[in-house]
Amino acid sequence: MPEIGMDLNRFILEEERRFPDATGSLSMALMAIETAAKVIASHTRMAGLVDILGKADKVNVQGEEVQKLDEFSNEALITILGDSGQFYALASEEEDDPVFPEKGKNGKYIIAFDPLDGSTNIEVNVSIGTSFSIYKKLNGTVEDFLQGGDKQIAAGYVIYGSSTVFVYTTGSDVNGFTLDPSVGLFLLSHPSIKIPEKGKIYSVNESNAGGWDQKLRDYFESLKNSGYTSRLIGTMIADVHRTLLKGGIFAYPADEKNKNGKLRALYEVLPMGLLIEKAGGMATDGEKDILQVKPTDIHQRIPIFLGSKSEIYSLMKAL
Ligand code: AFP
Repeated sequence: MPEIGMDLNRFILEEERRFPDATGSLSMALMAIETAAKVIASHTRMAGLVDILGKADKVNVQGEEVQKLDEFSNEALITILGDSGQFYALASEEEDDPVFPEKGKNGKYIIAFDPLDGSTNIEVNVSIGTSFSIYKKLNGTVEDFLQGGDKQIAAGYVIYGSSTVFVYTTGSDVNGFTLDPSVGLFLLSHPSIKIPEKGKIYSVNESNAGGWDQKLRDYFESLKNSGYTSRLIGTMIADVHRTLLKGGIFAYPADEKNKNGKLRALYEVLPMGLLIEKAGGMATDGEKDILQVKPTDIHQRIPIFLGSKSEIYSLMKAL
């Protein structure tokens, strides 16, 4: 078991040593994400100030043009991941089509990300995040992003909350690192995360319940009647982070209006599914294991139910 407080870079390199054939490319890819996360985290801390300055004259204290945080995060990721040379292609929630970075021509990997999840929570100072999912480059076309959740090489998220936490898996354990802003290092704070077998919280936007299937309404009613409490942050990454640590269920189901739910398969649902399953939980679209889902489009939406085994088993029985 790695020691608490280990720096993320050292952790990544020690993981790499376990694979004698590793070229170091995945390690460099992960370190590039880490760098982007630090840049976004430090900018996030300035959100109120940047907005004030932005409204005044659109120029910040460094004399640079002020950008909205989500645009800033998107550009930071595209620049830093593109320059790392490890990624042949990048797919972002903010871009209609994948970006093929000039320096990534020999990149072994492709990456999909949501640069800033929960952007409507920014101005009310509630947790926001970045999610990512890495695949091997195959033919170098957009199809490479549609390999399916079980082909993910690594997945993770960064939550910018009361502290900044970087959680990721390369397919074995799930580990979490908290940013120590005084030294600018992510330090191991949540080694080998295991989701509780059963929780006490359900997390779903109940204002959509009128458009749910009756069986689903009954399921959430049954949770209420058996002592569950409700929590909804409205930033998927924050709701999943809590579910990972405390157990229970998080869902964004389909409803009458949103036939495929709201969340995006490639860079929201599938990476969260991998993390939850590798931590010992379960994730489904209501019919099958979420990792069996092969998106047909990079921005496709799918329903998601994820969490502790106990809640997902009882959900599957109820549906
Ligand atoms: P924003 O980025 O527009 O705030 O959306 C956040 C999000 O995609 C996801 O993080 C939440 O779980 C979900 O939307 C909340 O959606 P509802 O407001 O429909 O519940």
